[in-house]
Amino acid sequence: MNKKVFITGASSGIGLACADVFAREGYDLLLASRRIDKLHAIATDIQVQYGVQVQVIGLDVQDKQMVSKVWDELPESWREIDILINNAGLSQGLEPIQDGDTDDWDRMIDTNVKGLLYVTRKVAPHMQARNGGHIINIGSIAGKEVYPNGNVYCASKHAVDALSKAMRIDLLPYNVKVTCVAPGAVETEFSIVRFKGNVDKAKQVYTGFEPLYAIDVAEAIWFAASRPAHVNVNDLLLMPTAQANSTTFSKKITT
Ligand code: NDP
Ligand code: 8X3
Repeated sequence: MNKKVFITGASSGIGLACADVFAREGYDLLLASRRIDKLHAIATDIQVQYGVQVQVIGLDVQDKQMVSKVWDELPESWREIDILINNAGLSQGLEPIQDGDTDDWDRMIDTNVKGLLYVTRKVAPHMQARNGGHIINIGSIAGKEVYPNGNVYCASKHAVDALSKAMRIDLLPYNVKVTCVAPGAVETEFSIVRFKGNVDKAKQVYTGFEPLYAIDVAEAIWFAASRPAHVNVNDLLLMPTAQANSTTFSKKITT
């Protein structure tokens, strides 16, 4: 029987790239996001290409009741997860604190922090019962430092960083690994979501340097997931070569 990975936020970007990499490595996939149509199309492609089992679930991780219901209704075999990748996340807006939209703040905290917690609360007891598993939380450079106007997004990713350390302590007696993977700038739908559909503004974020691509992060996640049983990667900070920290880039001006 194949091992199983549960990837939240699998309809796009890093989560989608993880689906491809883990299927390539022979894992069966439990894929979740709100855009279920995209997940069905992804599942079909992956099943054809890699011949693994793929189960998709429409899930808004912000919704505690939905997370609980959807998880509880899964067939028992799909709840025996070897690896959970807590990837679903987003940024909304880029404003100074005094001008921030409080609905944006709610969405970021509800998704990046509370959503990660709701999913973990359902999956972790099964790992505990089986005395093994691996939880990989997607943090960010924004969880290591703060940058102008990043306020609440940075706070949410600092929370992911702290929760990763806390989970590692609580789950230690049960042989459950916990890793935080923290990327710098990755060109995905992330900035389009942050700027609420403004594709031109989003494109500017990645102009003048080569950002990370989703596959780069997925391969780093696979590295952490594929270490021997006695090795845990606690923390993995991964940057584009042209990015030193949140605000320092080596950009080439193009005309
Ligand atoms: P994308 O916008 O491309 O992907 C985000 C994914 O999260 C989508 O699949 C989206 O699916 C899902 N998602 C968002 N909100 C919810 C929700 N409420 N419930 C379920 N799924 C949700 O961005 P990335 O791939 O870049 O982002 C993935 C993770 O990586 C995020 O946690 C992000 O913070 C983090 N990150 C990104 C960086 C970057 O520069 N891109 C750098 C560092 C970290 P759907 O809309 O279908 O629900
Ligand atoms: C996403 C990268 O630099 O916008 O986490 O915070 S950044």
